[in-house]
Amino acid sequence: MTWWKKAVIYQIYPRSFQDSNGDGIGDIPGIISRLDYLQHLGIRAIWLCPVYASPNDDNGYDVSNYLAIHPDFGTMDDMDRLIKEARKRDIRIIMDLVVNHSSDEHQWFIESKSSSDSPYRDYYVWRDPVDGKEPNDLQSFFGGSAWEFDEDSGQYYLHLFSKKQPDLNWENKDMRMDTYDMIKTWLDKGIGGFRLDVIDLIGKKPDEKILGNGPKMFDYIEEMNRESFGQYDAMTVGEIWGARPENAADYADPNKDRFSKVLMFEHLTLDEEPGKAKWDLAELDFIQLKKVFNHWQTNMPEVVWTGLFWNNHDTPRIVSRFGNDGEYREESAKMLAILLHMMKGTPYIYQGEEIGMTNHPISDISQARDIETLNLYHERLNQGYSKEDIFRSIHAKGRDNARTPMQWEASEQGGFTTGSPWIDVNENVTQVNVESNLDDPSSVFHTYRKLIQLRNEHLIITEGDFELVMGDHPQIFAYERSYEGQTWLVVANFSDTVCEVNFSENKAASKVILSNTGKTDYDLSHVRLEPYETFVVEK
Ligand code: TEU
Ligand code: CA
Repeated sequence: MTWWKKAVIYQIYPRSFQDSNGDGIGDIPGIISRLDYLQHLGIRAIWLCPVYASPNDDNGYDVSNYLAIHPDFGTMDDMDRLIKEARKRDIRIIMDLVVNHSSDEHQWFIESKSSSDSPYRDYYVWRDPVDGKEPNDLQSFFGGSAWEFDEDSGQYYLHLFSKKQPDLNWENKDMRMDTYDMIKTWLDKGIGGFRLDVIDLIGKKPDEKILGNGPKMFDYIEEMNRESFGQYDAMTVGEIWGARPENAADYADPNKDRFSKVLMFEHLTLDEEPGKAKWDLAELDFIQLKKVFNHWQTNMPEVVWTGLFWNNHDTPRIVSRFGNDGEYREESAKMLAILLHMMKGTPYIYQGEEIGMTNHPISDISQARDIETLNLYHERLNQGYSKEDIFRSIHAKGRDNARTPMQWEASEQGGFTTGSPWIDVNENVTQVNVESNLDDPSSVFHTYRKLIQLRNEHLIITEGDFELVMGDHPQIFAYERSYEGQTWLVVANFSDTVCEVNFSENKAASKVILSNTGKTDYDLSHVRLEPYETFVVEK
């Protein structure tokens, strides 16, 4: 079995993980100092968000030099040391590859913009005005037009994200070849692979307003595989929000030389108004949530592997989103952990999730750091939304929720920095922190650790069949896994009220594999579950 099928992967947002020199910004030496902690948790790889040189318009997702480390994060020597020190602990480093766009401060764009005759002009997407205006009405994901006018040449360039993130032109062969060389340089350093940022956009046809899954996307992905990572033992995972079991094999069939696996995003689209923005909030449809997981677990083609996650640096904290971050924070955090980690696929843990970190509601826009949130705030004020309305959306969905500093200990700055942090530490650091989690064998951390151990020991988790149980029950999320005559039953009370259920079996004695209450026996013919109570038994 390939290493990453049994592995659990940990995502690090480096600005917010661990500061080592008191400048308030997390850095690579800080990560190195926490590798023992990560080894203790049991993870086998780190997905490292961008650490490249960048003007930080979008916190590193605007790369100005793919082969240089941002001085805020350290040096290339630090990076090499991280790769080596991680490897010693059997942990691979997965880099974030952001090649749909670069920074406008990348040398390629500087050359491209300097003259219409530059050999680099065509590395980006330039178009003439239409009727003296933007070529068309394409919108940026961060608000406003996706076209920016350049006075000097009289043309517009495309930017699907901020105007400091011009889109690369994948139709240009030289650009592609330069990119593959860069990818190989990183793999030669001994990294374990890549997470490919918004990679479904590289086949875009802006004139026809085709963005995701453009006609040549798979040609480019196959070429990239052949010319770069396909020559290495590398794990690749594309960020493709639109992937579904029906088309997953197009992205990640091992016989097609594309990516190693697809990430599941569909479950994170269920609490917004269909067809509108993520900011237009809707109540989570719990039955639908179960349906979506069931569909992915049972209809995924046999050869395709799935990446499973609850949250990342772009989404709210899951315990605040689908759990209960008040009275039942720990119970619901453990419930969510057990539900996801008992499924088939490779689970990803986003930093802080393993101690049940929560969203961080801000009361003033001056506390916001994220470009997306800041743009939204001003755009919606202009459109006449009330501040109250806008803050409701930001509290629920703003990306800064997940970007507050890692809470290591119960001190004012949480052990993250000795200086003043680039973004406020969540006030709940006194209750929610690594130190107290490590001391308490029944903590959220120890639940995650136990789940990773179970995955290492039991093939039923990686290989077993999946069957949803009580799909229509309004509170219970339950499913069975079965493998070579063995069956495990996972049962969760996905609510803050007590719930009683009877499973048809009359078997009193079932072996408890794990529970979030410490209870060690369950009578399946009559189960009474406290709020968020969750258990796994062998039937
Ligand atoms: O995200 C792309 C994406 O589609 C969204 O998650 C986006 O970040 C936004 O939240 C939409 O509302 C990736 C990165 O993960 C993100 O951090 C970057 O800002 C973005 O690409 C641009 O590189
Ligand atoms: Ca620092």
